[in-house]
Amino acid sequence: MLRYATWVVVVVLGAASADAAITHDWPADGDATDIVGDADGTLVGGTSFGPGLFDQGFVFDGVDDEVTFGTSAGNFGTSDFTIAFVIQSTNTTSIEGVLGKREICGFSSFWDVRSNSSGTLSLELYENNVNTGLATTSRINDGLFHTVVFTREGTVVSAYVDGFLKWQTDTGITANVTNNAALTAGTSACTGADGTVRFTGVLDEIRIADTADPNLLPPVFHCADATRSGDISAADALVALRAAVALETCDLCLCDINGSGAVTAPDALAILQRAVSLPVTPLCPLCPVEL
Ligand SMILES: [Ca+2]
Ligand SMILES: [Ca+2]
Ligand SMILES: [Ca+2]
Repeated sequence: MLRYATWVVVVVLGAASADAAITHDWPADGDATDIVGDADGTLVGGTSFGPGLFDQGFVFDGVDDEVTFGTSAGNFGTSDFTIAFVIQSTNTTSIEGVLGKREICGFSSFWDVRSNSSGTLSLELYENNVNTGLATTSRINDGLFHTVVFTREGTVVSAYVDGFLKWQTDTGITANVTNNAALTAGTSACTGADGTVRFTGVLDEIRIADTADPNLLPPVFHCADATRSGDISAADALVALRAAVALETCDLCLCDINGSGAVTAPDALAILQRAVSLPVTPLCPLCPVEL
């Protein structure tokens, strides 16, 4: 009985300290309110709201939309941090400014998240002319919602997509990242200066913490990833095939890739086609995700 009581206390304290690490949280549910800190956002250029992964998100038109959050949020100095957000993008052509705190498109003290034409995101983390970040993600430009979490812990910078570690780098340097720029979503200081353009797509649930917390946003599993491994391979098709003949079960949101309402052999074949990068449109219902 005593052991049980002790275990409960530990869990409660753990949850409290994790929550305390969040310094800013913008759910983007119809307004730009910061529900944790005091850095409410300002919509610029007619930035609107549309369906996000969690209720609504900011919708950027790629023309003149951005959201600014003031000059204090995102000044990390040399401390550990987490930058997290949900993104939906189909960018295959440009470098897009996604989220950053940067005064000039040149060497200075800044951080900047941009996408590129290969569909990945990068976090640049500079003090003077030394890039101590350059964490990149897996592709996020498939039109689906992805959770993206960048962390810095000491000198180690990491990138997580949908809950899976995709990149980790240790430059041995902890950049002092502090400047007078406004934290801005939807564009970069480099927009119009080096080929970078504004972001087109949706950003939802932008969160910042003053510790490195890979779990600041939850994992997300996508249609065809029957094994919940974070990528799509022949192993997923095998699970669907076994589910089709009732040897195991698979959630419709993972295995019903043709949206028929049941898991059958054609789903297994479609998953196999997707695994080898043939064009297959995933039609599963969305997997439920809770914050
Ligand atoms: Ca939202
Ligand atoms: Ca898989
Ligand atoms: Ca089906």
